[in-house]
Order: sequence, then structure tokens, then C-alpha cells
Amino acid sequence: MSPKSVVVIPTYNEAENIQPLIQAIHKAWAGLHVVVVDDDSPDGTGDIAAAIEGVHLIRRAGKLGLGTAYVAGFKYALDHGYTRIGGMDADFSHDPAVLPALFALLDSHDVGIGSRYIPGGGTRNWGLHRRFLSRSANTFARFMLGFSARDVTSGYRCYRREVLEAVELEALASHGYSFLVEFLYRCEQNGFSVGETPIIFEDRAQGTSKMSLGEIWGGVRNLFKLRFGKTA
Ligand SMILES: Nc1nc2c(ncn2[C@@H]2O[C@H](COP(=O)(O)OP(=O)(O)O)[C@@H](O)[C@H]2O)c(=O)[nH]1
Ligand SMILES: [Mg+2]
Repeated sequence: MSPKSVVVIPTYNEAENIQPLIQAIHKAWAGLHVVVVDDDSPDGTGDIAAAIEGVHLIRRAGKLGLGTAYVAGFKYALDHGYTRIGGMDADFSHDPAVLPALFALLDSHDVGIGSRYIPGGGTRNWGLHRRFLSRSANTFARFMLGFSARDVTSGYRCYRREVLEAVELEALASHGYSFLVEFLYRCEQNGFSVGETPIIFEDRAQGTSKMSLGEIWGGVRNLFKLRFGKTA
């Protein structure tokens, strides 16, 4: 049976990006289904997404966080029989042209990551501050939790259905950006294999980043909790 594939895109104030992004996704991969999880973006991203053909929109009442947005999208994908489920940002930092190569990793692995930190990968137009932040977060998370994957904070990913079924989505402690690290940790703990393909992460041209000091502290706290806490 051929795989049934979907990509989940969390959005918060991505009005300039969402339409061209979905166009670019369908140019790169005509049959790929798209789920947008919008948190009642004040700039009307949800209404724009609702009008795009071939997009399933999940609207939530307010800004509930990147992690819970992914969980909502993953549940929809599981309920609707998808066998390969991806995730990407809405701001073109994740080049849609890579989607076929990313999902192809699932031919031989349980989890696929678009990776900045393997040969051929990198970042473009990101200031020194963001490059440093990303590198440090990645190195520290790998040091704390002993990942085999190289880019553990990348949001450009895909999973086999079995992975999302095995990792208890409700039990995840992180609701924000640190979800990405926690989820990958649970994947590796469950013995799932991870493959990586290089990406050039490009800084967004439109809109603004939702990364915040609160997300950074949440991430650090979460690493300590995962490393030293009792929670399963
Ligand atoms: N639904 C939802 N999406 C979010 C939230 N926070 C960030 N996003 C989306 O997550 C993706 C990554 O966020 P971004 O601001 O680009 O983070 P950065 O790339 O680390 O600067 C983008 O598509 C955002 O619109 C949130 O609380 N809810
Ligand atoms: Mg971004």
C-alpha cells in the first residue's frame, strides 16, 4: 500500500506566508495533504488558510503553543489514517522543495529530520545571535539527553504513524518550542530510528519570529526535567 502523507503546519500570524507556502508545497509535491493549526492569529491567517483548497484547518481559541499545536495536528492525522506525518514552519525557513527527500527518509527510518547540523546543512541570513542560540540549544540538549540525532531542535521533520501511536501525546510536558526536543527524546527512548537529510535553514522574509525568552527558559527547564525528573 502506498503511504498516505500529510504535513502539519502550526501558524501564528503568518498571513503573508501561508498562501505562497501552500502553493510552493503543492508545486514540490502535488499530492501532499496539508493541515494548518492556527491559534486564532490576530492577523487573519486562519481565514486565509480556510479559503485555500486542499487544506484542512484546525482553529484553536488562542495562542496555546507550538507543541500543543503539533499534538492537535498529529491527532487529526492519526484519526484520518495517515501513515506518514510531517511538520514544518510556515515562514519558508523550511524549503518545501526538500519535502520529498525528507519523507523518503521514512523508507528506511522511523523518524526523518531536516538537519542543519550535518554535512551539507546550515543556515542562511540568520544573525549571529540566532545562530549562536540555536547551536548552543542543540549542543546542550544533546549533551543533557544523549541524542543520536544531530539536529534535535529542528522543526522540519516527519514520522511514521507507528511513532505517533507509541509516544503518548497527552503525556508530553512541553507545550511550546521545547516540544520538539522532548518529542524526539521520546522517539529515541522508544527505540525508533532517526535519519537526517541536510537543509539550509533560511531566515524568514515576512512576519516576525515568535521565539521568546520564555520559550528559551521553558526549554532549559524542560531539559533538566527530562534528564533528572521522575516523569516517564
Ligand atoms: N499554532 C501555533 N503556531 C505557532 C506558535 N508559536 C509559533 N508558531 C508557529 O511555529 C513556526 C515557528 O515559529 P517561528 O516564529 O518562525 O520561530 P523561529 O523560526 O524559531 O523564529 C511558525 O510557523 C509559527 O507561526 C503557537 O503558539 N501556536
Ligand atoms: Mg521561523
